[in-house]
Formats: sequence, structure tokens, C-alpha cells
Amino acid sequence: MAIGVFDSGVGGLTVHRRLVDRFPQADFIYLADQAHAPYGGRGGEEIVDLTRAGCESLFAAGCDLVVLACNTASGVALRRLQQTWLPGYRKTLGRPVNVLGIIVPTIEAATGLPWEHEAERRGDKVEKLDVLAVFATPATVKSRVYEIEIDKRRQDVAVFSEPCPELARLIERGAGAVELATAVEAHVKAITTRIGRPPDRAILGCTHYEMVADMFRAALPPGTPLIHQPDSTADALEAYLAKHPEYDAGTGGARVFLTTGTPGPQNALVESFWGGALSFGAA
Ligand code: DGN
Repeated sequence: MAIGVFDSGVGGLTVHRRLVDRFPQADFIYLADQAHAPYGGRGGEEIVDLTRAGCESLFAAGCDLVVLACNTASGVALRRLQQTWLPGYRKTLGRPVNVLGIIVPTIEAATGLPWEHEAERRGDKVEKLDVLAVFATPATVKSRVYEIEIDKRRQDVAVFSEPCPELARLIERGAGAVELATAVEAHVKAITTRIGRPPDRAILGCTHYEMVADMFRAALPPGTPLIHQPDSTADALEAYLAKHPEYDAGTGGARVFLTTGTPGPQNALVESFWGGALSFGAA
């Protein structure tokens, strides 16, 4: 059996990379729905249908557990799928499959005291968290999932979300550094103007943005803590697997990459982030 990792495109590879590093013995199947990427501008029902289809493909390929390494799919579709589709689908399959998202682990990392204690332990200066910025796709921002989930945990934190409609697409097509940095700087400037000051912390709420995390770091005031989803997702998966031994992560160290789009190699930005050549097979 294997762990499935799903994204609309290559952004989820940022999470996948960290999961592979954390669980080197586990088998992984990565599925990019590049035929329909980007999801960020699509409607809610469409995103639910596409996410369900991606999960079905991964379960059919032998996964027991699927991580939605996509904020747009997690924010828009996860709850719906868990409530209305998964219970019946489990019965049909006759195995205890499950789908996990990446938003709650990110929020827990961004707002939780353990994170602050850890930062203090490392000797980092921990500023008070009053204003949190979230950079995400328009669909994630429209879902208000970050605002809703943060409000459940920290009512003292003001959340400002900045939709970045072009950014995932630019990364997906391997745009150059100048074009990417210009887009990132414009979004940081826009949210800073809206807040009236720079944020205290920032969440990169789209998995693609991790590939340009350095550009966000350069555009934000020096030292602004950035919450990294690959780390928070790997921590959450580790805790989940420890509590749920019924999910078999495999032991062969297999790495399979599939796409609903055009099979073949990925662009240079993705490969340099990944640290090696990547070729995708047909889903
Ligand atoms: N990388 C995905 C996310 O985290 O939201 C989606 C990007 C997209 O499809 N626009």
C-alpha cells in the first residue's frame, strides 16, 4: 500500500518532498491534476468533483491514505468529501481509506503556543501575534477557511488574506525569477497597504508558493516568520500514522509521479526545488 499525495499541479511536490524525507521507507504516489490546473479560479462544485476524482484514482492505484497537498482542494472540498462521500466509498472499497488536508496543521503551527515555545527555545525573537497574513489562491480566499479555522482557535488574531490569482500559474509554467519576484512583491505591498502595517506572521497558503518562499521572505520585513506547510503537514502525518496503525504506508520506498495532463519532465524551477529530475507518467 502507499500514501497518496494530491494537488492540482506541481505545488504539492513541496509537501511531498518533505514527506518523502520524513518517511523514506514509505511508498508514495503523487498525482497532479494538471489537466484541470489551476484550481484557484474554479467554482466550488467543480473543485469538489475534481478532488474526489483525484482521490478515487489514488485509492484505485493502491493508496490507503491521501494527503490533499493543495489548500484550494483542502479548503473547498475536504469537509464535503469527508461528510458526504468517504463513508459510502469506504464501504464500497472494503478498506479503511481516509483523506487528510493541510490547512488545520498549518493553522495549528501558525497560531499554536508549541510553535512559539519552539521558536523561543531556538533563541528566535517571538513577536506578539496580532496580525496574520495569508497568501493563497482566490478560491481558498473566497472559502474563508483560514479565517474560520483561526477564529475557532485565536479570536485575538486578525487575519488578512491576499488572493494571488496569477502566482500558481506562473510557477506551473516555470516563469523566470524577475516575473515571479515582481508578482510576489506586488502582493506583499497590497496586503501591507490594506493592513496599514506589515503582518506579524505570514502563511504561504498555497503549496506552490513554497517554491518562491525566498521571494516572500525578501519582500516582507526581515525576520517576519513564515509558516511552512511542508513541515506542518509532515508533523501532522507523523502524529496521524502513530495513532492509526491501520493505515499502511508501505515499506518499499516507491516514488510514483502521475499527471492527468501531459506526461513527461517538469520545468526547471520545479526540478531545482525538488533537487533532481522528475518525470511524470500518465494517470
Ligand atoms: N497549490 C494549490 C494550493 O495549495 O492551493 C492550488 C494551486 C492552484 O491550483 N491554483
